[in-house]
Amino acid sequence: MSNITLQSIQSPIASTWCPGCGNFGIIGAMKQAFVQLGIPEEDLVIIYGVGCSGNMADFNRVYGFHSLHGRAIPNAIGVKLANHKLKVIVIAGEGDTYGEGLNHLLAAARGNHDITVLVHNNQTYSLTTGQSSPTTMKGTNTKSTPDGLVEEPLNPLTMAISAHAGFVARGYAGNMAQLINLVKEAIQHDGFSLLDVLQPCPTFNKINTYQWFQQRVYDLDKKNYQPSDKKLAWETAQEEEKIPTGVFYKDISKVSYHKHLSQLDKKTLLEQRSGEVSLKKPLKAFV
Ligand SMILES: Cc1ncc(C[n+]2csc(CCOP(=O)(O)OP(=O)(O)O)c2C)c(N)n1
Ligand code: SF4
Repeated sequence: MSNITLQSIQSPIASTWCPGCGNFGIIGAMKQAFVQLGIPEEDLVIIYGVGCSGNMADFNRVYGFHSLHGRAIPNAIGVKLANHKLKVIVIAGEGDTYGEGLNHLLAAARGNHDITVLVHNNQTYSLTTGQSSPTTMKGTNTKSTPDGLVEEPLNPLTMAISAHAGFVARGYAGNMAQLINLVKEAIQHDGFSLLDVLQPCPTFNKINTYQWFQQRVYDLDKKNYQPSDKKLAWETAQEEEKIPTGVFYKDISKVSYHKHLSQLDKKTLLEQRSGEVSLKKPLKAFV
């Protein structure tokens, strides 16, 4: 097989996303990152959550698995442990990752599992047509909170830092050039990486629009920022008036989970088991 190209990754299924959806910026940046990194087709697996974001499963022609809402991360960890030579990426919404699947995110960060979790953070449950999510701003009127949201929003970045994530970054779907580099850096990081991407949803989120973000986002790189400083990362992740984007925290000294397993030293689990496993029986029910 050969390296992923913009043509090879294009599936025959046309996107169902609404015009102007921030998911277009994310998928575009992601594809560019794969091509620029020169990833062989057989080395990449994408695990999708359930949401508008997860619908990307149909639009990419790569190895992948469309999992359950909230359960993309444990599936990704399973794939990585079965064949740790693969690049494993999770594509899911913030409802999926910071809501129903939050325990898995924290476990993946604590264990330093070598997967990249790319969160389409549109501050709303979009596929289910506009309920509040864990990052919806306090006071927002949504279908599920007609009198205004009572809860405070979660801060995914401080949460990941406190769970010992070794790579924590934030991108913006309206800044492709930066997002391509962030996706590349997250994939190249040896260990767990969280890339939270601010993603306008013009259909159900009328507050956090491109215009709203445009007035607030700024690039950390322009501030001569040091991502190795955990205390600085913690403080920067709490800025609210302006919204920093870039790599907040990076620790290259951490050892990935699978590298602690001596039984995986020489061969992947799949190589050790090849020939013994037959999927015929379990698949029989589906064919
Ligand atoms: C186990 C399970 N719980 C809940 C749902 C219903 N559900 C489907 S998508 C979704 C929310 C999607 O929001 P998000 O994860 O933020 O993704 P987005 O659609 O915004 O990309 C919910 C609650 C489901 N399909 N399965
Ligand atoms: S509902 Fe929102 S997130 Fe879903 S496709 Fe439309 S614009 Fe995108």
